[in-house]
Amino acid sequence: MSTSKKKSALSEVPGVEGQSSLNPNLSKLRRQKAVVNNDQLFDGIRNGDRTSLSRAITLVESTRPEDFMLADDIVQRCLPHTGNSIRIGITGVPGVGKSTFIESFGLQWIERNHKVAVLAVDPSSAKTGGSILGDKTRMNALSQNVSAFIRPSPSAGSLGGVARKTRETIMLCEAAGYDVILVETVGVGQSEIAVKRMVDLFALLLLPGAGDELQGIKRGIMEMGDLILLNKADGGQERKAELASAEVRRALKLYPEDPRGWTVPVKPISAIENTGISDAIEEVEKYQRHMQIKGYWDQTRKDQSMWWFDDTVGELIYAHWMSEASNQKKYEDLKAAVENGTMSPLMAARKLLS
Ligand SMILES: Nc1nc2c(ncn2[C@@H]2O[C@H](COP(=O)(O)OP(=O)(O)O)[C@@H](O)[C@H]2O)c(=O)[nH]1
Ligand SMILES: [Mg+2]
Repeated sequence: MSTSKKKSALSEVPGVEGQSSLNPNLSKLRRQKAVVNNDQLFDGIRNGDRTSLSRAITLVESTRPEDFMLADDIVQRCLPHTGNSIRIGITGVPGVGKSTFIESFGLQWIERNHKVAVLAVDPSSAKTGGSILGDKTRMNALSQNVSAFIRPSPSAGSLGGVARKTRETIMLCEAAGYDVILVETVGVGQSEIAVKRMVDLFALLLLPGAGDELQGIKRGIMEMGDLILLNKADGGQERKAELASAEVRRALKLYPEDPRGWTVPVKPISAIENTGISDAIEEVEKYQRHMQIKGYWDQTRKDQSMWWFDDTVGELIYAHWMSEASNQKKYEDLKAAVENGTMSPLMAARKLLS
């Protein structure tokens, strides 16, 4: 009896289902969490206390309804202290060197007196329990730096849920004084679109195997890049990377022009040898100046907020409606009718709401 009780308490904590043996301190942590109130949490965040920040993020990531109000409250308190940062999305196929790049890129921002938060959107981690940021070995120096904060992807929920939590986490990090936010994503499709909607600039990492890499990466993702970096331009691959850069620039010319008047820089870099990284930072700063002067910087953020509002409204209305047992039943029945072909999806959906 007591075992099953313990198990159910644990299963309420996102990301630790079935991992009770890995974290014997969990119930202790949870007890500590309960005694910290939002006043203390908020003060802690504003003073740059990492434990407070981590706890607030855990609250935001929680799927327990009793945490929702606390989570909303802490985000609301932080809201006036958000926005003062550069939010950068980083994508590319697995193995391209995102984590290695984030290590050298992040450290160089810190050298320039910035504070760097690294977050991730990785819907696959919900299935595997792992995370693209799991490999902290690639971010060894960064993870030990006092000016860096690294948080793996929330491992519970749909892509939409994971992304929404990451967006709120960005705000908490900003309130804690982090002014460069790096959001890593997996580079295989949907999560890029979600990340694009929460960042100011989207950096795409490619490999210098001219031509090949263009096939590996979806065209839509190429079009999303505000900055394209050809990684691993080292160990004799430098020339190849130059040629690949030229190739990518040519490919980009075939796309419609950016209405914001931005020409996407394409640069060879080596994340391991730390070459081209400060160049990349300068491109980011140039981009920021360009967008601010043209008025796109603030406008894009406003558009993004409105988009997340609409998206969340849709999700919440759906969840609210489904929480009614009779609606759930009706939904299942109509879904069965669609599945066996006796009703069209459109008609079934209309019937559901009639
Ligand atoms: N030669 C070379 N190897 C790199 C570079 N950046 C990353 N790698 C290697 O590529 C592999 C994948 O790197 P990782 O950062 O984990 O890629 P991710 O999956 O995109 O996060 C590792 O073995 C890295 O050491 C680079 O600039 N040059
Ligand atoms: Mg990685």
